[in-house]
Amino acid sequence: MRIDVLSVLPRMVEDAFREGVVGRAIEGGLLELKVWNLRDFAEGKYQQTDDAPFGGGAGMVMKPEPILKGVRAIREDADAEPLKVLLTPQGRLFDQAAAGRFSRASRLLLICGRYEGVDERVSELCVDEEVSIGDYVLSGGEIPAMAVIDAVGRLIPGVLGNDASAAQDSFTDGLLDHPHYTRPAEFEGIRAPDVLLSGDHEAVRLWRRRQALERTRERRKDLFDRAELSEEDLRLLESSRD
Ligand code: 6GU
Repeated sequence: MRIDVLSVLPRMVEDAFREGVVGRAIEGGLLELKVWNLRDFAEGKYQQTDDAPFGGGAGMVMKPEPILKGVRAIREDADAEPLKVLLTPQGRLFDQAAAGRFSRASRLLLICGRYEGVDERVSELCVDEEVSIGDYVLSGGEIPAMAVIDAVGRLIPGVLGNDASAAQDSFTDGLLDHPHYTRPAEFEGIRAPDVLLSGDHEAVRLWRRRQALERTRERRKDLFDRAELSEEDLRLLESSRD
């Protein structure tokens, strides 16, 4: 898979993937990441990428020309047409389903917004989707782009050492993950649950499933209400009310 990023802070994104799971995927040739400097597509003595908003108001707006030029250059840099995504707090929420969808595209282009916003004509002319990573304000789309690259990168076949890991991740089935424990069995007076040390794989599976269900119901009612629960899930929840 290939991911291109268009940003005024290209080093920020490049440096983030020098190590870790995605860094190794890049080294191993499973993912090609190319980060482009938006300023290289801006004209004039000052190579301005932003300007004052029409209608007045605080802050600056990203100009459309440099972004359009950048997107055109990036499209022409490889054969496949990229899925073009603008990172903006006004976008639809990026979730595991979107990560899965993006990972099945052969090419992804992430456009990082900055300042107070991006000229709306960019969305009209060269963006397929707008996404946000959550309901809080960040200074720009670079950190959201990194989050998208990480979430998408780990879904590329072969990137995780163990292909079962991705399937077992939280959210893959719409629920939060169960609690995890490792050695020592007792730490600071707190024991790991006996069932996890019992060697009874079926009992472990049921305990984990019940924990995931209870946690999700308690912490993320929104996910819980949307989750498709099996007969077994309903039984586990029933027994947990005692
Ligand atoms: Cl995509 N951009 C910015 N600037 N802030 C955000 C965001 C994106 N997602 C959540 N907050």
